[in-house]
Amino acid sequence: MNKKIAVLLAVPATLAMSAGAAFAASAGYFDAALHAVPHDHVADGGSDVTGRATLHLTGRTLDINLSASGLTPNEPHAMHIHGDVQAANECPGIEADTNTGDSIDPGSFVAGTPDGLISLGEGLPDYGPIDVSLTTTGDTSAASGLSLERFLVADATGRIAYHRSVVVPKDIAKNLGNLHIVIHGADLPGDADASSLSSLFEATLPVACGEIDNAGR
Ligand SMILES: [Cu+2]
Repeated sequence: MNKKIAVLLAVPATLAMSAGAAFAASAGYFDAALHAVPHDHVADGGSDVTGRATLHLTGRTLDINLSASGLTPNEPHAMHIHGDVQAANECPGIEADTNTGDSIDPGSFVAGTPDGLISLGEGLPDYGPIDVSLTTTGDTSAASGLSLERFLVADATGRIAYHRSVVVPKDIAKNLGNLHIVIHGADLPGDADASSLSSLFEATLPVACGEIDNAGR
């Protein structure tokens, strides 16, 4: 992994205890409707990812079911729970696309020329850092954020179905209703290859985002 990216992804999720006690929960059902992250449809080749997640929290154990469709087929898709109290904690709108180009590192953006795509870095102020990596095996911390070999591969029709029970940090459990699920990775039409894996920009491109809501049951 590129060192700059490693640093970017390693930003610790310092979740302060939320003053919003209404959001605090140590058990319950949550869901998230995943909608396509807005992109220019020429720039992203018409990507339209949608999905749904249901989450059941018991203490710090989070049982996650997530299904999504419209993904680049036969390729891995990083998926995470994102968010912190410093971030706006919203899924990004197209106004987040303020920079040109193929950088996921806010330190090397070329400002002022939107390219129709919200990169990983451009979306970060909205959805915040990685809190939980929705890997299939092993570690689920932010450190596994780009361990693509441990994320689900979409099937030939671009669908994924994920189920795993993970133990999350206490602050994540308490603030679950403030956080978001983001799915990444799209092969873009603008380059010669037919894979997202040769480009970190493509492999990390946020393609769907959903705010986690307390399902109230
Ligand atoms: Cu993510």
